[in-house]
Amino acid sequence: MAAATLAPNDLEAFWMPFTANRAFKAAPRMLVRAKDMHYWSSDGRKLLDGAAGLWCVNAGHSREPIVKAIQEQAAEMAFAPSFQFGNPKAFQLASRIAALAPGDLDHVFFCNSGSEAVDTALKIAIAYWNAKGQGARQRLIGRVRGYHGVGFGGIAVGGITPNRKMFGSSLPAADHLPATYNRAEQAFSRGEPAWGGHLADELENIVGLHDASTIAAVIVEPMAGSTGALPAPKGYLQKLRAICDKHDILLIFDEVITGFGRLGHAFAAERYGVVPDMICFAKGVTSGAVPMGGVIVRGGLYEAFMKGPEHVVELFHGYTYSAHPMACAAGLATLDVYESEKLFENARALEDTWADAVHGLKGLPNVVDIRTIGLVGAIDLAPKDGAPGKRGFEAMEQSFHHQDLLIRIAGDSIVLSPPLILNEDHIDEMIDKVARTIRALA
Ligand code: PXG
Repeated sequence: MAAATLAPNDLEAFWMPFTANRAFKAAPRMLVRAKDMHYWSSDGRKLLDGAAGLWCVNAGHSREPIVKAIQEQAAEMAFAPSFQFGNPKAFQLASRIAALAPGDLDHVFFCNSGSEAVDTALKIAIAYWNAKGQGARQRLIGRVRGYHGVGFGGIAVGGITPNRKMFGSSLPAADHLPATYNRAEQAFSRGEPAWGGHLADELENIVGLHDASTIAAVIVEPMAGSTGALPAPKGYLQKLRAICDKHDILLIFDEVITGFGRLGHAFAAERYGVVPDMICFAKGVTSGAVPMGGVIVRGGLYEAFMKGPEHVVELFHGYTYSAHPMACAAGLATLDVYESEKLFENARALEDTWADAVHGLKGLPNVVDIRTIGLVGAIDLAPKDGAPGKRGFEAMEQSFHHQDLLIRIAGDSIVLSPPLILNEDHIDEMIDKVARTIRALA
């Protein structure tokens, strides 16, 4: 049985997500076990995890307190209906998350993924304006190079061409801010680039075009993750907040990646001193151990719905697995680990050491830009002539098969986002493996 589990002999039936299926099935990268900072491959190699799985395993892999919490919850009550019934850990977890969030962000709606969190936040925004008698506010503003998951709402405000063009015209009432990345102005910046804060002023032009009375919300990632780790320029998020306030537009931070310590704080909102009206989260809330996502909303938004007859549902939205007991148990145990091991503080304390190490890759063959922020690093490699994405793909194969390192790629960029239990030795080892990968491709 073990052999069959480690090396399945028929890979055909599984249509893999966001994966080059044919290339994978020809040369599989199969992961079979994980602990703390490492994965093990089906051929028995131990790989350093440079990606926290997919930006989510912030507390490290298969941590005992989280495993135990899930096991105990599975035995006690694996499922409870989420509509019209509750389970105690859902309320506890909501309180804990609200306490971590800044300002009056104090109510939590649960779902199961980042994509659902985004669609939930966008629907709450539109429904909120309806509840306030401003039903014309339906337009949703995202940003070029933004990633907000794969639901129809998320791809409408998202700004990644291939994620949209296969799927028709998407939702009509969406517009986009310009991307904040400009290599000529920002190359090799550490943390928030000095150039680009003024790009938030484009929101005034969008408001001028559509009129504020038609705009429900603006949604941005404080650091765009999926398009190669693009931190917000200095002053950018503060400016967006001011313009949204001026026109009564809701501001949503998609913190699916930046939430739970990635930038050295519980939420990036805290790092920037900006209180959005909603925060989308997922991934790190359970350290990836059980799927979970959610939206934290300001008290005023929740209150706007709490009217009408008391037996009537206030928001016609939710999922069978909203606040799933096993996800809630995993979430509570994960927050305990973050707190007792001071992992957000660890990310903050290591930010400079990490930045020095990642920026030390400058000068290696084909490296055209490097960005760092929190415990995130992106190394842009020059694309191969006529084959965009090929060098990035080769970097992933090289690092997996030959350097015993797991990385993420975004086009021709290597993206690093290690678990927050990282130490200085891990940093040295990881950056050395990345350097070997880059040299091997030259
Ligand atoms: N919003 C943001 C900002 C995200 O990064 C989602 C929403 C969607 O989450 P779900 O749970 O529906 O996948 C994401 C997901 C990568 C990568 O390597 C990024 C994500 C997922 C997988 C890979 O860039 N982000």
